[in-house]
Amino acid sequence: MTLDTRQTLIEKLRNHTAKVAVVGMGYVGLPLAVVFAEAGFQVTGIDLDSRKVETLNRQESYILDVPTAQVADLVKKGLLKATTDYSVVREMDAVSICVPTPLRQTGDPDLSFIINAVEGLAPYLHPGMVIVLESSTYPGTTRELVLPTLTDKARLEVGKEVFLAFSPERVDPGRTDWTTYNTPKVVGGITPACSEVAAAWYQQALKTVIPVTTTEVAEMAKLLENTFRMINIGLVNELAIICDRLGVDVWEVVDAAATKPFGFMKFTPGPGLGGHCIPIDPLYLSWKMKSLNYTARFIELASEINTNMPRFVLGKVQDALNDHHKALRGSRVLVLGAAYKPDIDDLRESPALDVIHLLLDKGAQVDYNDPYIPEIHYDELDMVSVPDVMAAVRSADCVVIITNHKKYDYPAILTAAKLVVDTRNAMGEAGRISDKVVRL
Ligand code: SAJ
Repeated sequence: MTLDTRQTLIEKLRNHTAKVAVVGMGYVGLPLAVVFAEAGFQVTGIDLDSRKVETLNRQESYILDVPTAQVADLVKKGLLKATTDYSVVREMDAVSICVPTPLRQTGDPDLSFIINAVEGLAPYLHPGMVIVLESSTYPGTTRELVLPTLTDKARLEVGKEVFLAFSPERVDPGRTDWTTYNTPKVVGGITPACSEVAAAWYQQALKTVIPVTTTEVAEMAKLLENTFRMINIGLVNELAIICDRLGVDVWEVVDAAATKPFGFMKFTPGPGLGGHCIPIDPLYLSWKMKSLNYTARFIELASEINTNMPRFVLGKVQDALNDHHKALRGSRVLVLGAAYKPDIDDLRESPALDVIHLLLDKGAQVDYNDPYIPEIHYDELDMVSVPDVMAAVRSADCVVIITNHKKYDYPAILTAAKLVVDTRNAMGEAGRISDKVVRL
C-alpha cells in the first residue's frame, strides 16, 4: 500500500529529510530556525529585509539570544541559509510563519504582515506541506486568513494534501532559563491530521510539544497567557492608585501578599505597560469580540488603567516638586531608564516615552539616561542619553526612575539626588525611609 501524503510527510519530518522554511527572521523566527537547524533540518529563513538575509548568510547574528558563532556553525554546515525569495517554498516541506502582529495607530490589529506572508507563499504551496502560523493573533485568524489561501488559491485539500496549524510563540528576549528549545510549545491544527503532522514536526526539534484540538484553542491559549499578565499588572497598578489615596505603602502590601505560598502570583506596580506582547495581544482579542458585539470589559479596563499610569507618574512628580516649593514648569527632570523593562534595549511601547512627552508638555526640561538605549527618536522626541548619569542626577531638580536597570548605582543616586520619584521601588528600603524619595 503506498503511503498517503500525511504518512510520507511525517516520515520526512521524523527522519529530518524534510526541508524547512521560517518566514520572518526576527526575535521569534531566527531562534526557531536555529533550533530546527540544530535538530538537523536544512532550514531556509525567508525575510523581506535584505539586510537580515545578508547578515545571516555572512554567518552573523543580529538577535540577542542567538550567538553569531551558532549561526556561523549552522551556515557552514549548510543547515541554515536565508533569502528574500519566496520561490524557495517550492522545495519546502514545512513552513513556519513568524511575522509581527502589531497594532495600527487606530489601536486595531495590523494583520498586513500575516496577509503579505501568506500571499508570498501562495504561488509555491504544493501537496505534502505543513504550514504553522506562530504570530500572536485573535482566535480564528488561521482559519479565516490562512486556510482560504490553501483551499481556494492553491486548491489544496487541508488535512489530506496540506496540513495547517497554529503554535503560539513564547519567546522572552534575553531570557536564558526558558528558551525556544525547552519552553513547552502548544500546537493546534485545523483538523486532527493537521495537529498530528504539526506536532510530529515540532517534536523533532523542541523539548515539549502540547497538541491541542484546534487552531482556535492554540490562538486563544496565547491570548490567555498574555491577557492574564496585562490584567494582573492593571490590578496592581490600580492598587497603587488606591493605596496612594489611602496613604498605604503599596510595595509593602504587595510583598506581604506575596508571602502567601499558594493561590497568589506577585506583580508589581509601575509607570505603565510596555513591550511588543503584553499591551498588544489582549487588544487583538477585545477587537475580535467587538466584531461579535461583545465587550471584553476586563481587557478594556486593564488597558485603560495601564495606559493612564504615565499620567499618574506625572502627578507624583508635580506633587513632589510642589512639596519642595518648585513648579514642574522650568524644573530639570532626569528620567532614568527608557527601555520597557529592566536590563534590555527594547523601547517598544515603553511608558518612558509617554512620561517624557507628558513632562515636556508641562514645560519641564527633560533629560534621560539609559545604558541600553543611547538615543530616542520617536514621534517628535529626538533625545540622546546623557553620558554622565551622576552629574545629571546632581543637577536635576527631580530624578524619575522609570526602568530599574540593575546597572544603576542606586545608593549613589540617592545620595546625589535632591528628589527622586521611584516608580519601580528600585531603591527598596533606603527609598522607603528617605524623605527625598517618593514612590508609587
Ligand atoms: N510589568 C509591570 N509589573 C509587573 C510585570 C511587568 O509593570 O509585575 C510591566 C513591565 O515593566 C513591562 C510590561 O509590564 O513594561 C510587560 O512586562 P513583561 O514582564 O510581561 O515582559 P514582556 O512584555 O517581555 O513579556 C514577555 C512575554 N513573553 C511572551 O509573550 C512570549 C510574557 O509572556 C512573559 O511572561 C514575560 O516576557 C516574562 O515573564 O518575562
